[in-house]
Amino acid sequence: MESKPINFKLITMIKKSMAALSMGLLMQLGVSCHKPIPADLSKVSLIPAPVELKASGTSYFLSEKTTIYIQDNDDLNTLGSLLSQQIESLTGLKLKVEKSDKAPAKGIYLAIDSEVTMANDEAYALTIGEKGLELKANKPAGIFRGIQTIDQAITKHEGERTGWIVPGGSIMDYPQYEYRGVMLDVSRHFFGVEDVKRVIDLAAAYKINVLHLHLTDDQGWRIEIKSWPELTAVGGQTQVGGGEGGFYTQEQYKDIVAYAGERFVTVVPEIDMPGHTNAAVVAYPELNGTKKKAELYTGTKVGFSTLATRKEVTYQFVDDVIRELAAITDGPYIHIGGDESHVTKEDDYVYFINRTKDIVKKYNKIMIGWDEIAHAAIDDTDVVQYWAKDENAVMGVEKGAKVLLSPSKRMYLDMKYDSTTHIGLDWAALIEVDQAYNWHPETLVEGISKDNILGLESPLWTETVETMDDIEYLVFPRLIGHAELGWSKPESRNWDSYKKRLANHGQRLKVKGVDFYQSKLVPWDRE
Ligand code: TNX
Repeated sequence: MESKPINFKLITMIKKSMAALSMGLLMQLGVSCHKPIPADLSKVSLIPAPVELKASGTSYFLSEKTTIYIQDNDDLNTLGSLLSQQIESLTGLKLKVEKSDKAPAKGIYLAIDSEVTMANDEAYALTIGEKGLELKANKPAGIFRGIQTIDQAITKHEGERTGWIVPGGSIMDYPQYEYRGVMLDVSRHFFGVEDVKRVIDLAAAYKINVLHLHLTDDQGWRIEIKSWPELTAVGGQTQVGGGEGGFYTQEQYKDIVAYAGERFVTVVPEIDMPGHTNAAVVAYPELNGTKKKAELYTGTKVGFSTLATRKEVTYQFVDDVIRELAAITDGPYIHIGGDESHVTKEDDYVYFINRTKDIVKKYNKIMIGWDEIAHAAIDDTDVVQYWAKDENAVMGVEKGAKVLLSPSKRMYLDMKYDSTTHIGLDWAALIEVDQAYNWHPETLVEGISKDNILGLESPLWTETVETMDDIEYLVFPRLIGHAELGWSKPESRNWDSYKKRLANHGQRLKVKGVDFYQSKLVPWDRE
């Protein structure tokens, strides 16, 4: 059968007259009908920059009547309320959440759609029209990432119709790297569950998806291990400077893991071994691999402690710790430290890492270690976290391992911004906001290309960090730049665009009460 050519003109005419008709009808009924407020989605300061964005020039107006519709699905249930909470804390509008198995005529719609894959579990597609907003993803993780984009796109509009709008258009987005982390050292100074949750929230807003907890070090053991109770009873008592320290019970740790999980953040627990173990060997002297009697330590030196790597009791200890930790950790990784074991002999160090690796495997987890572990018999099932030495990272790659990038000169959040920063260290570098942002992960180390890189992680060591304000000051805004390096395509990243977008996030950070560093290099919005 021959199909007739479609008469587009006619269709447009019909559409126009129908629109005019319904407008007239609505006006007669006394229903207010507003023209959409013009707005430009491409001018919105999104961080990380999305892969593809098309602006339509119009916008969607949020009102207290806006409803969030979700498909009938447990994950979406939580996500619907999360979006509602996020919108409320930004705008004060309380939006209700309702179930719907098909796209509604107006309002916000969250839906799982197997077509939105882009070969990535965090991919999402967002469409913003005059009548509503549709967010689709193949997996709930994608919906969560998309919600963060919606949050950032919500803009205050002042004019005849003052309120909150979302500029119209469409976004298609997915990350460059699957691992985009932040690390918090809770050993040098201990931080409680509420502080950790705040770090998760602030980081997840920028699509960070891993929280690495540095749970043990010379100054304190911070995770309850039921089969070795003195680790926390003795080893958790103090911290740098002599404060009282603390630790997480396994219940509290599970609470952190669950909270992170709801935000699609994976917790990576680290037990730093065989060095950085003073707190453990004070609690259990039979584990001590040095000749000196160990005492609780509240200073900031590194490299003076080691486990007894040739004693069987040490491997019973490692097995128990990893077994208990693996059982309460949802994510695939366990970090075994492995850095700065200056008083462990090289062959003892290699022997220890090799045996520990087998234990991590036995509990079905992937081992991550600082770059020194490249000297051991690692392979393509392990991850090397590059912080100091190029040759270690390259050796790791040659053995087949993936690399997690944490170059200290660019990514160490405990480094001072400049010489006047009141907290922080400076042994690796002074890291201003541009220094943190303006580099390329894929060309950082010769011999390491994008395929070898698992992702990026920004570590915050806490020798000089005592309060939540201190955390916020060093983490923000540098982590936001790292978040873009891990998510956005190289061609959509550049310092001039980034610093302007970052400037527009100052107000958002203030609304959240974040005590961030107001670098002079960023043209902050002076509101
Ligand atoms: C080096 S980075 C360390 C930590 C310190 C940090 C201070 C790494 C694997 N080890 O023990 O806290 O420097 O910046």
